Amino acid sequence: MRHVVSQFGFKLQFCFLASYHIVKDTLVLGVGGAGADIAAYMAIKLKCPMIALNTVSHSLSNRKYGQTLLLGPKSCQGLPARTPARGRKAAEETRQDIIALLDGISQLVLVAGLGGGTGSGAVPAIARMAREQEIAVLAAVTLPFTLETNRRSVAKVCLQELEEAGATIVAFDHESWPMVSGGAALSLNAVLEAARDRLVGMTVKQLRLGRGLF
Ligand SMILES: Nc1nc2c(ncn2[C@@H]2O[C@H](COP(=O)(O)OP(=O)(O)OP(=O)(O)O)[C@@H](O)[C@H]2O)c(=O)[nH]1
Ligand SMILES: [Mg+2]
Repeated sequence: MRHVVSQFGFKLQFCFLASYHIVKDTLVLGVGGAGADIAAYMAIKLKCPMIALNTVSHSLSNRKYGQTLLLGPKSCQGLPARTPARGRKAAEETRQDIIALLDGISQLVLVAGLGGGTGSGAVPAIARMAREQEIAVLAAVTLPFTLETNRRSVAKVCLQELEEAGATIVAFDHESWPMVSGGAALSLNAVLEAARDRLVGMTVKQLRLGRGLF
């Protein structure tokens, strides 16, 4: 029993140290609809602050978001950006507020579901703003299903821009989800939830690696 207790004590201590190193000066920004939802969950796992950013004003009233920031109130009028060009413009319009959010952090985690307008346009723009402040940027993103044809090319361009901005990228491709045949098919919600869990797990690992914790 004593052995079990001491082993448990060790594990507890290790977990505390690991999460302490990850959360120190780390901020999670969830951008766009899927981004904000995944980020709210990720921030609970990382035990660090999160802020939801979207051009859609009503989406930000959800209680699961701690702090929120409306992107591009003039250019998007509280509605979805729909195209990456408008998402980028919305982020640029809100530049000063975004830069204020980055004050004092050394690690930014940017979360988005790529393929739409807001996340795919604003995330590279925000990554560039953070890199200008010498903040390390980890982009944790999902890639659209093959069925979402146009969205996949939008996502590809966004990945390229993130790479050029000097961000580390952790991506979960929705298309890589294993096919289940002959049993009960997973609902779309179950697949999205599983994708979210995978992305969060991959992000935690990457952050630990970056801090030399593995
Ligand atoms: N894992 C996960 N992915 C999602 C979810 N909802 C949407 N996605 C993915 O995220 C992509 C982008 O969708 P949104 O987040 O709604 O788009 P947006 O960034 O808000 O951009 P807008 O077009 O301006 O609304 C979609 O093409 C899907 O592949 C979700 O609940 N979970
Ligand atoms: Mg949206």
